[in-house]
Amino acid sequence: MRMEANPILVTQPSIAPLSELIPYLDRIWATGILTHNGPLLLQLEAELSRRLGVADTICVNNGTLALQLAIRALDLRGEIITTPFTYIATANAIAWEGCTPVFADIDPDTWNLDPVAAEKAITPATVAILPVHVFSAPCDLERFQVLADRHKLRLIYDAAHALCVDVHGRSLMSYGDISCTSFHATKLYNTGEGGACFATRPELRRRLRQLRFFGHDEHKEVVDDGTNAKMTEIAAALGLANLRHLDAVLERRRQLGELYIARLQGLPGLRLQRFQPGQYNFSYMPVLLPSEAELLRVIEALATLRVHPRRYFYPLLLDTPRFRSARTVLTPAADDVARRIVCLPLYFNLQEITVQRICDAVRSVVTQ
Ligand code: T4K
Repeated sequence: MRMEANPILVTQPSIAPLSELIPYLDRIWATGILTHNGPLLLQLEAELSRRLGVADTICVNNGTLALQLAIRALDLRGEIITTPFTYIATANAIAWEGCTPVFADIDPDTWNLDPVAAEKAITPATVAILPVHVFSAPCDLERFQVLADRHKLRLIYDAAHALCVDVHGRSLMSYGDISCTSFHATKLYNTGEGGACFATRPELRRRLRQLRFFGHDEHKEVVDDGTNAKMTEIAAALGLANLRHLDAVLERRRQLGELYIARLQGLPGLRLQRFQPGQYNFSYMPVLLPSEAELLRVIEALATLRVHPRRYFYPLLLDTPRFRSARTVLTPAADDVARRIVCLPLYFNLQEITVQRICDAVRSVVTQ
């Protein structure tokens, strides 16, 4: 099999041509405004809100802080139920805000927090549920809302992977009390580092704006216990330039993702994430191998082609030194998925021929 000329990594950021960024940078250089909710940030928030069809977008400087602000805006103190099958940032944000992450198992097909397991984890100390739309597959929105209402809990979605996914004609960002996303370099859409909160109630939106700016109100009075989570004008400039290409990025990812699916579906023992047609942004290309041994053989076979997939999310958070002691219940589905999953390369400039070679390598291992 032919080796790739350059290493193929799990992702590459989608970046607008430099020439499209320059006019925005000219504006920054002309005014000298680099931060403090400047004109480019306000323009980016307005354009994102229009693009997503949401009431308001509150940009911050990364997705982790978006989660922290959400927890703080809701005045949460106590236990927050979440998934162990996520990036460390989800649980860290909970712990950094003085709350206790409580981990419950995932659904073995969608790989998202299982509402039944989440309900079993509720105690008198529970204050919120924080599910993650893993790899952009929507969580069970109705059941989580019913659960939150029934037990009077707050609902925050970690939507770091899930920009541009709509359910029932509404952006995923408009569900729960607050949804949080990431605009990190490795995400579908990026501002270098960045993220955003989307809140369903106006008073929460006002509070989030204050919290990201040291607790200042519009008169610069300190009225809240805030931090510094402001997005810079340079990040906003990159965001504005990249936004022009978002539809093309989505379309290209969909084409490549569907090519992967066509070539991999039906291979013995190999499983793909379950999602509803049209409710996925192909920001990742996760595949579940029949066993960890086969997963390791796939990684080895791809390495000989200079292709380097990633084991998102391995080890499971409950197997990390940071959260090992938080293992209070059995999580067989999460344990199993974390051991057998690998995310194959998927990004705008990836070539079809490379996808085909990757799929051939996977096939050669699992059909041996
Ligand atoms: N919630 C969830 C569910 C998340 O997945 C994340 C972050 C968050 C919350 C928190 O959002 P942020 O605070 O990060 O905004 C990445 C990212 O750092 C992180 O944003 C992401 N999730 C997590 C899943 O993965 P790595 O370990 O993949 O980064 P790295 O440097 O290994 O990059 C992967 C590949 O991307 C490299 O092989 C090369 C390429 N790359 C990467 C960067 C950073 C580039 O070509 N250019 C770049 O600038 O972490």
